[in-house]
Amino acid sequence: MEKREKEYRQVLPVPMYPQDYNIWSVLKNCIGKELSKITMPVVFNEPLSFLQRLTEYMEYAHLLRLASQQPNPISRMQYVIGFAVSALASNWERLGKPFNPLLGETFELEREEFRIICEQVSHHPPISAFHAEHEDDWTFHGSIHPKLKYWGKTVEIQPKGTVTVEFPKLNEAYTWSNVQCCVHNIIVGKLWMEQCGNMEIINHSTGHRAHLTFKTAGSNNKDLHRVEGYICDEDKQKLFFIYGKWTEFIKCTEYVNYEEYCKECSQKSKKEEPRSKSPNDSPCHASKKVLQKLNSLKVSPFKSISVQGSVDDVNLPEASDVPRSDSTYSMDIPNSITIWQVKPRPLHSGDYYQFTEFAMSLNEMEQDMEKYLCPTDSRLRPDIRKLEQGDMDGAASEKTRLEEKQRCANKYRKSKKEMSGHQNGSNMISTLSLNRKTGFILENTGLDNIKIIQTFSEIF
Ligand code: CLR
Repeated sequence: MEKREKEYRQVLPVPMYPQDYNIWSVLKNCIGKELSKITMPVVFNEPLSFLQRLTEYMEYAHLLRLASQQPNPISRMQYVIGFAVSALASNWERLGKPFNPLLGETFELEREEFRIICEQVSHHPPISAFHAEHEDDWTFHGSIHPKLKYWGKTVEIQPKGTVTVEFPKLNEAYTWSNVQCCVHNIIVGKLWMEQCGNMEIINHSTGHRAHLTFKTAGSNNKDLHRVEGYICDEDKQKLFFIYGKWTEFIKCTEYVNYEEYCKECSQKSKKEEPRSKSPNDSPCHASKKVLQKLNSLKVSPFKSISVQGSVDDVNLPEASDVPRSDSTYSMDIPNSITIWQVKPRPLHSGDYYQFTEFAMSLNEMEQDMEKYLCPTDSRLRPDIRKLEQGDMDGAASEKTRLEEKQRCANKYRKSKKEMSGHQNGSNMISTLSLNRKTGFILENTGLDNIKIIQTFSEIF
């Protein structure tokens, strides 16, 4: 019998509450501070926990299966690159703040291409750990400690932590760290975000590496969302050129094709337009190296190539210091293959926190789920559920209640830790006893008096 694909919800129960609050009014007192300790009003939130947001890394998990099926390490690396970049695509235009997970909160999800379990393993600093896998094809695991720093006009987010992909059948492991993310226009204008910095993906078994640069928007925003780099072997020999945008696609071509292409472009332009504008004025998206090569010729290498319509065209903020689309020009090097292409956002994404279709489904209570979900699962958080249903006041009061409850639990744990001396002091329930059947934490107060402190799983 043909297996019918399971259908998930396409929208949230209600559209989002219009957000015309000024984030500056909250942040003006926080310059230079680590933001994880600041409680933010719920109007800045999106109805997902950070654990669910992390799960969005998995949207294009099929790329890991494809990688695991490739016979050679370079094609495997190409798909791993595709996966690493695609993992960031859902961040485009997503400026709501996910809820901070409570200590011990979990989130699990099973889909055709993967299953994943995430857990908040530390509250201060906030650290989320995850493990995902698909049959015996691959595993993907790691932990993320997002460090938010506020610098006046921008918020800088460093997702600290390393992630690892393993192909057990091939005995191969790849690692990388995610690039930093900047949210601009905190004081005035419309918020916008970019991912920038370098990402190095290492195949620890063969020594192949991918060096990727996530570019800053740059002058005229010509490099908005651009990612460029190469794959090299253990001798640092460049084999493949990688290019694209983290919001749209990733392509690759043999490095020689890229060099050839650059040469041809410059010769062509030399013949046709010997006195063109300087590369800095023209909407050209070549890498620095290419620009250096072309600098003497003073031409734009990509004049003739245009791409119609791109995600950058729509919904761009209007303030003057905000990115403008660069989509009329795009690199397209002959003999390239597309490793990854983004799925378009659903029609009414703008009314639903700019969620992707995948994000829309993450907080859904699927059939019979209440029977098997862990009681610590993000889907059971009342504050997130209330925000999702458009009940702002309810969400705000639940959020406050949970934060107080967590503070209380922390205090209690701390005092227990101090009382019990050093013995296993760091383990959250080690000084207490846990009844695994009932999930109750029991405290023996001496005097044969056993007190129920908190149910093990009752964090919401
Ligand atoms: C980006 C991709 C990284 C993991 C990661 C960590 C923290 C996330 C960030 C991602 C995206 C942006 C983010 C951030 C936490 C808060 C911030 C959701 C997913 C939002 C946009 C903050 C909005 C409010 C500020 C303007 C105060 O691999």
